[in-house]
Amino acid sequence: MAVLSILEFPDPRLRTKAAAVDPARVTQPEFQRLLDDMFETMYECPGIGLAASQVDVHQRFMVIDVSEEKNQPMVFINPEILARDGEQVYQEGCLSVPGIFADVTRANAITVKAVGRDGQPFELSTDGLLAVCIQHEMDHLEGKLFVDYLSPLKREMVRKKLAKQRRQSA
Ligand code: GNR
Ligand code: NI
Repeated sequence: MAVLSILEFPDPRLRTKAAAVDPARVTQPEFQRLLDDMFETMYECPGIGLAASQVDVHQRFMVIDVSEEKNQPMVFINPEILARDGEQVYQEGCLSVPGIFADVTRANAITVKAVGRDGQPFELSTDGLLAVCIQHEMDHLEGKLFVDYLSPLKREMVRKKLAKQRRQSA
């Protein structure tokens, strides 16, 4: 297992649109190892989700664990949202935009279809934090970040704040 390094805003690689995963690859050891490494990276941070795009793997999958006990790992490969309902506002953060938090409005409830780590398709209807996290991770796969929902002025302030944080920790 290995902790992978996470790309940070405004790295242009975070803007890459991820390509579909060949479902036949899912059960191969190489892909399973990548999933394990992504969980290890996410738990170490700690975070509640991690999209492959954030570790410079531009394929459509993500790992999530929103449980308190960190014992409910979930894998979504080639995810698609089949239905959405209502709205919720949640104060989001992102491992690729460290130290920045902002309110984002998203669907309250979603039904998502994906392939699991066993290679089998499944459907899940959920709401609340898990629904927020799934939508946040699916944005990463499209090259989109939560700061894109802010005004251009606020996004520029975020970029400057991160640049300053990096200068001070260098
Ligand atoms: O760890 C994370 N917390 C979080 C909090 C509110 C809304 C979304 C998230 S996802 C984030 C991890 C991450 O950046 N995933 O891409
Ligand atoms: Ni994120």
